[in-house]
Amino acid sequence: MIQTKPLIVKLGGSVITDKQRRFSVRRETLRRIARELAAAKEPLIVVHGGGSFGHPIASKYGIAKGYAYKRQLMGFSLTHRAMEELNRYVVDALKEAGIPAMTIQPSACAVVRNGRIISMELAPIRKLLELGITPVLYGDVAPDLSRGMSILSGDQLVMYLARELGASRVILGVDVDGFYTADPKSHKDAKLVREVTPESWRDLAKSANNSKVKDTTGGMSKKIEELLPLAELGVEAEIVNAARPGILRRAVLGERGLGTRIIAR
Ligand code: IP8
Repeated sequence: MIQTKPLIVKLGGSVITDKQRRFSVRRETLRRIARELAAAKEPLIVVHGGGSFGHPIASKYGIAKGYAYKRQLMGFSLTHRAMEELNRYVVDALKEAGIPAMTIQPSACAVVRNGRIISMELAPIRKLLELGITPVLYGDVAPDLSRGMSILSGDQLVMYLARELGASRVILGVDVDGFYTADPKSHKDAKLVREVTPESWRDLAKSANNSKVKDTTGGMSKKIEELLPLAELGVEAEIVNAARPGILRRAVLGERGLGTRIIAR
């Protein structure tokens, strides 16, 4: 079998959409990002977040809390539809940049219980990678075996895929330079943390970031908590600023230390 250890890149919803305006794609940014990803020399998986598409509807209908009332069924459908729409923009931008990209719908292949993926059909993804096609996944709603419904965050997908496929590396593209000791958008004295390890996280978690616009799936500390177990399994990750032109390109080409590294040591 051909070696298909993929590089997994997550595009944060706050980078590719304007979170203050519903259903607003940052088209130019998306085009630039797609061109930067096209520089990758290894098999690539792209996962993107919900931004101003999935999150407002998901929170309006309380999808993350599980199924409790009938109106949520339409909310579930609408949230998924919104994510499909955003996904189309992402896949189109990747194709325009010369990346043969193809959507994999997470809610159709992940089995979720209590908000966590318990299994996922990965054979098609493995085959796509082997062929040289870039699977594109996204934060999605999911039928949940115990809660009825839940939100499957892009971060959880990244973690699961990285672990199960043995990723070469994970890059999370966000709209700040990495993990800060406080929210850099509201705290001038916030300091960028260059490296997070399981040991250093114990102290850092206390001063964790409170993003102004709350996601239904949590902010930066949630990301780190998803990534630390991965680092312990030997898959390093880095959170970089994908809103700054050129950073993602350097990261996918293998450069380290551009943002916050999440490593085991
Ligand atoms: O932005 C959640 O994905 P995320 C997507 O990666 C939905 O947390 C459906 C809200």
